[in-house]
Amino acid sequence: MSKTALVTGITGQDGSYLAELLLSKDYVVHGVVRRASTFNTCRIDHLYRDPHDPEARLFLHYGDLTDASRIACLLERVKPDEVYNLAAQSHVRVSFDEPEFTANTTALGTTRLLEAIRMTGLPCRYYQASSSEMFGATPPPQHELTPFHPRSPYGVAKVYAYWITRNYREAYGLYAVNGILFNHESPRRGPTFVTRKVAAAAARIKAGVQDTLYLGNLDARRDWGYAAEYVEAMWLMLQQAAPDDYVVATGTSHSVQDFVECCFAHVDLDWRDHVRFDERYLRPAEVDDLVGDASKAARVLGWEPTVHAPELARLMTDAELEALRHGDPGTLSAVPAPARHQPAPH
Ligand code: NAP
Ligand code: F7E
Repeated sequence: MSKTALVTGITGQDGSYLAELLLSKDYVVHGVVRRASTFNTCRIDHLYRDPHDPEARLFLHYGDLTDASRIACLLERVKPDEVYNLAAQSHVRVSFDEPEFTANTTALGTTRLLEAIRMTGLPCRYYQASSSEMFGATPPPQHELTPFHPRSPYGVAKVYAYWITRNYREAYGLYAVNGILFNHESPRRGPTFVTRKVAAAAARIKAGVQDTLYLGNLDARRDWGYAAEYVEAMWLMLQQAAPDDYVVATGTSHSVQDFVECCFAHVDLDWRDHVRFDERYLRPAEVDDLVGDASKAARVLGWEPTVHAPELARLMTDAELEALRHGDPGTLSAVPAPARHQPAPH
C-alpha cells in the first residue's frame, strides 16, 4: 500500500524537491496551492499529470494557511499518513515589512494545521519546517539544545511554530517533529534570497545583460547546504519509531562575500568590479553567524550532506548560465530582470 502525504508550500523550493522525493518513493502526494492571478506552480509543473490519468499520483488543492476551515476540510478529504508543513512567508527581510502577515501564516498557520489534525483525530505524522533563524544571535555552533534568540519577525514566528509543534506532541501525543534546517539553496531558490540573487547576477553579467549587483551586508556568515539533500532528512524524521527534533546542516560556514567570490570566479569575473553596496538590503537586526551541528541527524537518521557552499555556488551559477542559454527560465522560476519593479527592497 502506498502512503499518502499532504504537503503545504508544495510550490516553493523545498516543496518541489520533497514532492519529487515522495513520488519516487511511491507516495500519493497532495499539495496545497495558493490561488494567485498568475500561475505559481512552475517548480512542480514537470511532476504534474492530468488527474484523469489513472497513473496520476500528484494532486493539487487550493488552500491557504490563514483559512482554518479549508485546512480541516482538506485533511478530512485526503486522510494523509504524513503531513509536511512547509508553507510560510519565508523571507526574513520581508518579515520586517509584513510582521503581522508573517505571524499569521508562519506562526498561527502552524497552529491551524495542528489543531485541524487534532480535531479530525487522524493518526498522521507531522513535520514542521523549523529554521536556524530561531537561533539568531546565539553564537555557533548551534544544535538541538542551543537557546533561541530570534532577530526578525520571521524568526520569532518560527520559534512560536516550533513550540506549538512540541506542545501538540507533549499534550496530545501527536507524532510531530521539528526539522531545524539551516539555509539550503538550489537553482529553484526564490530569486530574492542572496545565493540565487548572486548566482543569477554573475551569470547575467557574464552574458552581458547586467552590469552591477547591489547587495547589503557581505559579512554575515551562513551554513549553506543543498535543498535537494535536505528534503531527504525531512522524510527520514517521519520514519522513526518516536518523534523528535533534529538540526540539519553542513557544519561549515561561509560569508556572503565568500559566496559572491565563488560565483563570480566560476565565470572568470572579479566580483569587486561589479558588486556595489545598497543599504536598502540591510536588515533592522541581523543574524551574524550560523553554523549547525547536525551530529544527531547523522547518528539517528543516518543523514549526512555531501554538497557544501563552494560547490553549491558553482552549480547554481551553472544553472543560471544554462537558463540564459536557452532563454527559458523553466523550473528556475525566472531569472529576475534588473528592471523589474519590486514593491519593497529584499
Ligand atoms: P519558499 O520557496 O518561500 O516556499 C514557501 C511556500 O509557502 C510557497 O509554496 C508559498 O506559496 C507557500 N505559502 C506562503 N504563504 C502561504 C499561505 N499563507 N498559505 C499557504 N501557502 C503559503 O520556502 P522554502 O525555501 O521552500 O522553505 C520551505 C519551508 O522551510 C518554509 O517554511 C521556510 O520558512 C522553511 N525554511 C527554509 C529554509 C531555507 O533555507 N530554504 C531554512 C529553514 C526553514 P507561493 O508559491 O504561492 O508563494
Ligand atoms: O540572506 C545577507 C542578509 O535572504 C542571507 C530563509 O530561507 O534562511 C533564509 O534566510 C544573508 C543575510 O537568507 C543581501 O543580510 C546581503 O545575512 O538569503 P537570505 P536568510 O535571511 O539567512 C533561513 C534559514 C530561513 O529559514 C529563511 O526562510 O545575506 N544579504 N545582501 C542579503 N540577503 C538578501 N536576501 N539580499 C541581498 O541583497
